[in-house]
Amino acid sequence: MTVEAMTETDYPTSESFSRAFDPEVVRRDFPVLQQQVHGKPLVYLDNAATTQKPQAVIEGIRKFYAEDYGTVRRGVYELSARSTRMYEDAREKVASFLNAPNSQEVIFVRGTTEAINLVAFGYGRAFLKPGDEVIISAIEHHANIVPWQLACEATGATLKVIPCDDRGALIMAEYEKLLSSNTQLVAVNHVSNALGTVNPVKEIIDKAHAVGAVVLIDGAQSAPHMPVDVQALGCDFYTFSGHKIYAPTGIGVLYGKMDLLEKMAPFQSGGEMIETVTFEKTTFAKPPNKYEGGTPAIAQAIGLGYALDYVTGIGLDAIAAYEQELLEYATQRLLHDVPGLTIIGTAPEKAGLISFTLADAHPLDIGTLIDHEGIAIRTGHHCAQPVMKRFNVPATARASFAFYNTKEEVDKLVAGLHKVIEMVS
Ligand code: 7TS
Repeated sequence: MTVEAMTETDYPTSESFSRAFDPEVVRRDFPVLQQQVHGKPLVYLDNAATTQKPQAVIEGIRKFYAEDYGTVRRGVYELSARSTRMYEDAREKVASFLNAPNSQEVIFVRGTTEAINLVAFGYGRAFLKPGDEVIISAIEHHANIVPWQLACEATGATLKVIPCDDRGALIMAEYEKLLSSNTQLVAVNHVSNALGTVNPVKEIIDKAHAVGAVVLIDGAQSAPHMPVDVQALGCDFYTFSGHKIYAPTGIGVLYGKMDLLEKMAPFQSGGEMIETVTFEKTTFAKPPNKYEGGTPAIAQAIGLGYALDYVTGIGLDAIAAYEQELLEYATQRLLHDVPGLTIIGTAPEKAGLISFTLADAHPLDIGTLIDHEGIAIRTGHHCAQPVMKRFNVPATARASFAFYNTKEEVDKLVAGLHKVIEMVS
């Protein structure tokens, strides 16, 4: 069924989206992509920052607000019962998307930042002590640096960093040297947002487990772009953000193993996360409610469910394969056809994003000038200042792909960069 054919009474299902993958066809599902910017067709290449929304997500949320909206968990009335069912259905969809053994191990949060903070607080601050060590990597987003820094400062634990080589690949021999019986926790991203490096997370997890450490994988840049199976990985925690996977802002996921979620301290306290409250003592609800204090982002969670239906309808394998093809094409074109362009991040395993500098042009100027060609790319430090320092650049320009991007758009990026070169020289 096409989105256009969907009737008022249909809610989108993953079956609605099952079809052979064709970027030109899926593009039509994204209303925002159909516009011109500065008189040119929009070329949206900032998907690592946030992704556009398919009609099925927009329509699913509209319909929910128009017909079924009520609070969750609390009401005995029909709208509340429906909303609760839909909210919990979304949790089931996330569990099956990640192949989590139990949907109660899926916590809805605001996004990756909140998910990591939840673990840094509930696990880090609750259990770390002086002499303990937390390991992160040199290629993390600030969201997977600062919460650990603060948790270490608060507890007297020490933060260690896995270095990367000149391609932006983690140096695994150095990681092994950092691991010891003092290591309590390892937190690394699956894919670096600044370099595109895909980390060998299975190996990282296995080695951490061998010394008894728990492992958090920041999946903000992996969940939208490749199949993820938390049981196969064996990670203790996995996080991702809805808005980077075609869902609304304000919703994200923390997957955690039940025994850890049960023993961790609650992050935000208040309504709905309790079992009993007296002025003397409060006992807490079981996960996931224990970590979902207050009225949650109901429509956003339901929207996330639709987004996951949408991507699983296309197939994460198909998405990953196509985005690799785009990455290879774009890498070749940028390297061979744009004079003065240097790619920052050349690890052997990369996801679909390219950070680059262009001769003497400041990245901010590249971004601003290329916007006049209707092309949206991100420029700056990408919330990864230590990466910029490691590669000795103040900032980069970054083109990041989604399955709705095309080789023709890559050609437009190349042409746009030629114009930038003309203008700055
Ligand atoms: N971790 C990684 C690897 C990320 O790429 C991001 C966001 C986050 C954590 C934080 O996610 P949030 O949804 O809580 O903000 N990365 C980017 C980016 O590359 N450009 O804008 C946001």
